[in-house]
Amino acid sequence: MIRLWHVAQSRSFRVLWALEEIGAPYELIRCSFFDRSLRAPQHLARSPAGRVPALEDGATVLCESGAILAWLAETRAPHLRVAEGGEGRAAFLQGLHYAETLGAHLANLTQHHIVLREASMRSPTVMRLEAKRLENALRAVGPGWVAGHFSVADVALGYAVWVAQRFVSLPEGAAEYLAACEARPAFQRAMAKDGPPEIYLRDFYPPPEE
Ligand SMILES: N[C@@H](CCC(=O)N[C@@H](CS)C(=O)NCC(=O)O)C(=O)O
Repeated sequence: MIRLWHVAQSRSFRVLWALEEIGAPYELIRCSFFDRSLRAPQHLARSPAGRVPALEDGATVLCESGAILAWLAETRAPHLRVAEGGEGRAAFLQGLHYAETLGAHLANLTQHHIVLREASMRSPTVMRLEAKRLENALRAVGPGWVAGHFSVADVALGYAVWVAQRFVSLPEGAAEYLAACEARPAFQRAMAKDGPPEIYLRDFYPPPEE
């Protein structure tokens, strides 16, 4: 049995979406950043940094979302990956890892706009710079699936674009790509199971004015 520890809107959404794409039975354990449950010894045994996602698949425990996506595709959904030597393999790897390029900007913007509550803690220069760098990085995304067919690379990238729309106006290709992700029934089922917003309470967080 698969068990997923999840916080709404976080990177564990990637895994929730992938599980819905796969259609395998799983148990969803909803957690919160605000109740210390991620710091409980039982959770730290699954995720030493006290984060989500954490996934238990029988005796296997994983706590890195990209690795979990690759693992689930490898063990249950070969149609959601491109195997070594397969057509589109390079694009698949590129897409899977490019999601982390976007993720670095998103983490920084999320810290600045949301996690740091006092204005004096934030750097308007960094916030503007990160928004610009994110916007530029998004120009490489979409409109088609990264490996020529839908794969877990699109789950990783699609989630990043879904978060990115909170911080920048999406370039055309990325906007079209996101619309295709959102049209997938599995994405919609995952959204319905995601839970009340935990991170992004606003639709848009504009960069501070100069
Ligand atoms: N690289 C990891 C990052 C995991 C991560 O940082 N998760 C965040 C939520 S998006 C978290 O659990 N933060 C809670 C904390 O840092 O205390 C992954 O993709 O799984």
